Amino acid sequence: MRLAPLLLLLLCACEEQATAPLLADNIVITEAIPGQTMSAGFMTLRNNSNEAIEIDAVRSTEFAAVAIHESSIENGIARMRPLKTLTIAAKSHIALQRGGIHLMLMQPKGSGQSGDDISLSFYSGETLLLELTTQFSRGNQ
Ligand SMILES: [Cu+2]
Repeated sequence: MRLAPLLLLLLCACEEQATAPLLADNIVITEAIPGQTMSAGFMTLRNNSNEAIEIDAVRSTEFAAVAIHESSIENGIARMRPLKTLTIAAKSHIALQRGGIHLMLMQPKGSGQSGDDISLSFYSGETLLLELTTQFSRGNQ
């Protein structure tokens, strides 16, 4: 019966991967509009865990700063305000999208245009929740 513990270990490893606590899909990072130094990030964030996830920092090695913003229309004027945290309820998802919550990626270290790889790291305090690599999406300004 020496095989049994090993088998159990392997099963655990698979299970862990299939249930990563935070996942992102439908990722769109806009190219900077000529003359500007900002890109917007849109995506769906999925919380697979049984506890709420609170993102309080997003970092990218390709940008000087990344902020979480929420857009709204006030008295007919489009505004954006920074959010300190982004909470995703247990077994739930939120959509970062135009006109709503989005990432604001500021001061690209590269060209800010297609062809550059972009890495994004999502944190809750010191805990790294999710790391992803993507590219700028063309024609999504
Ligand atoms: Cu913004």
